[in-house]
Amino acid sequence: MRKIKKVLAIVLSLSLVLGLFTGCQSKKQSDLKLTIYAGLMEDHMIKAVQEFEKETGIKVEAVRMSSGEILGRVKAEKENPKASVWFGGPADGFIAAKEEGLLEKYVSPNAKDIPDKFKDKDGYWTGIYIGYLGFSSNEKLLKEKGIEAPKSWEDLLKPELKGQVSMANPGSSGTAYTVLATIVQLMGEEKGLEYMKKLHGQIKTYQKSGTAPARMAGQGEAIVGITFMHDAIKYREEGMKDLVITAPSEGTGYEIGAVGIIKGGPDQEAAKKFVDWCLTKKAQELGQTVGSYQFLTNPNAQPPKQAESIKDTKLIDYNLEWAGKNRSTLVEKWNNAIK
Ligand code: S7P
Repeated sequence: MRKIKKVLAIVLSLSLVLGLFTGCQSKKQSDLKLTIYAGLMEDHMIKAVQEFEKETGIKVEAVRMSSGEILGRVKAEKENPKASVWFGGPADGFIAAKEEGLLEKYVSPNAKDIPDKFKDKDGYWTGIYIGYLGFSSNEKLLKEKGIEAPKSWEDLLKPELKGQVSMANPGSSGTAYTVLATIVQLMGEEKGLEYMKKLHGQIKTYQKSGTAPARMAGQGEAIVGITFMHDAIKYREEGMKDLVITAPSEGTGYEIGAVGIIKGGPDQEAAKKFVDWCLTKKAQELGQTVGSYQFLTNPNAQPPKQAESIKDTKLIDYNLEWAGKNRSTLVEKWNNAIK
């Protein structure tokens, strides 16, 4: 009897210790919090935050901004960073940030699943999705003008489209910077900037964010928007039935949407957990549940069926490193060219 009591006492104290230990562990995890600057669409950001919080118990605050804004904010906060993760938006911005020493190196254990072509060789950012640039046009307005949807970069310069093309500002927008870097890579710097100057004559307005031009075309506020094509697919699905999507025959540029850790940010442990999570099949498949139809970098993740129609788009051999390293110089040259 005394022996049984002794065994019971040991079992009881062991389970107490274990209970305390696991209690501490989960408390620790739920005590973590995280601030994120997000460069992808707001509904995608909200969905990702909700799921991450649910899975990990980590509290997240997230702010949506365009890529150029995030870069500017992270630079301005360099001495006292307020956020720890940059989530989404084209990798060009991450490369520019890496060059300025604004990112923390982190090779997630889950990065082994992501092909090398979609991640930084030094571990400062990792790709989570891929998007192709193209044209989103309003079919009704095209018909009224008696023209077809643009099928080349040159088509955007047609007199019928004067004042009817919308794009974002390459200084603020990651999408529009991808447009600028694509044109310069396709045509060379001199001819490319000449082209951007001619295109300037066709522009209705420069938007802050790169998703806006597709929405403008969908709402009939412009005939053509230059955007990532998956954004037009989303808007069409949401009811903008007049949208038609075309891609330039000369070839088009593309983004690798990325995630990375901000150097010196306050919640580095939670930031690493977020990056690990972003690379999983489950996290990557979340976007399509809220209409984000990019291709995915994790080969085990199921790409959205909605992106099927654009998968054979002719791409240029987009030089991402060059685009990222030359971001501020090229934006300045573009500003001078369109003055
Ligand atoms: O989430 C959709 C998406 O197209 O938004 C990003 C896009 O570049 C908009 O950001 P900007 O305002 O900086 O242009 C893309 O990364 C993403 O695929």
